[in-house]
Amino acid sequence: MTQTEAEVNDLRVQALHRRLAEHSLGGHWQERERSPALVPHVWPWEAIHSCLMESGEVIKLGHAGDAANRRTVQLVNPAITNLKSTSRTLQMSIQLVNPGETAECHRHMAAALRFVIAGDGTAYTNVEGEKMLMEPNDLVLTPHWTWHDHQNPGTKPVVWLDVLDVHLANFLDAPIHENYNESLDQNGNYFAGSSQPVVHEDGYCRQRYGVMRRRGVSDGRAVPYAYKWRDTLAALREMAAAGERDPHDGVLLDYTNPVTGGPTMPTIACRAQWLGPGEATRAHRHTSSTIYHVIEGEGTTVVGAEASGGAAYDWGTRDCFFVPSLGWHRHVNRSKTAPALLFSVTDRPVLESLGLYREEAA
Ligand code: GTQ
Repeated sequence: MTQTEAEVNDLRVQALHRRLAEHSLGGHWQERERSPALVPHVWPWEAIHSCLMESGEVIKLGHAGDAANRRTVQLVNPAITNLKSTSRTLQMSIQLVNPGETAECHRHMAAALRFVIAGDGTAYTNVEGEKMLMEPNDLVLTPHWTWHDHQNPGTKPVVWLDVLDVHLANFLDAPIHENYNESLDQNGNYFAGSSQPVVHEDGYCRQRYGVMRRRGVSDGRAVPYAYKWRDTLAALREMAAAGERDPHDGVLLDYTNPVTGGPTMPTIACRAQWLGPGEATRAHRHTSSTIYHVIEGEGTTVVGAEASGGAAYDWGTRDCFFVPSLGWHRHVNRSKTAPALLFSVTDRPVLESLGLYREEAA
């Protein structure tokens, strides 16, 4: 029996594939495994909060090296539960520090930020020696490789959102982490109080990185900084009253790097948003994903092409939700009387700085 030309070729292709694999090579025409597309999702605050409070009772906040040296509940994108990741690049988690507790000092290549949800204003994050007080809706930055520890000397639990570019840092093989005090005493215990000394009181960063500052204070990287909610809210109100609106996002403020005027940090941009009563924005899409936290209000975000219906994601106060890269989306404030206020984080600065950002309006 003679083989056809096609059969002969097929055998040669199979042999070629074996040979490629043997030498750790691959052909462009061969199939490969693809990571699943991320999906839009809403995490209701009630579920996050009840799990977090339960963790406060059963998960002890321990020392460096212990699994629970931070007590956080992590938001997980349902498409990639195995990776325990909120987006491809960013992780949003909710952290609890009970009265009298300390989350010990460390630093890592991943940049982090905290957006405060609840507390009596006495808890603080010590960033590079500055005692940054955490009042509700404040934003506190711990840029990459800055020392940070969290203390709650008050009488009420303090709860905040953590956002880290940890998945991006890991993807780029930069997972470096260092604990402030690695030393053990004679009994093999960590020294008590693994926290850095306070050398600057609250507000030092606003003086250091304000309009009057010494030369060469920043080389363009992020600086440790705390944005007070009273300033953010005043600016949002003023813009809302003046009718200054972005067609896709309502009243929109960027938290800028105070020295460069650029994005909050090189890998994460933070924004605050105000949707007026009944406001509905126009749809757009872009190559960058967004994780939202609802500061206050009730609304709906429609995600997906209008032609195919789009899916409505309802949200309320303190819920978190995710809009994936390239997903068409628009926001609606369901209240006819109250504004809806959103805090959000995106990886847009990464895409922009690499020439990968593209936006399309409906
Ligand atoms: O508080 O320093 O959610 O190091 C993940 C890693 C919080 C923190 C997180 C961390 C922290």
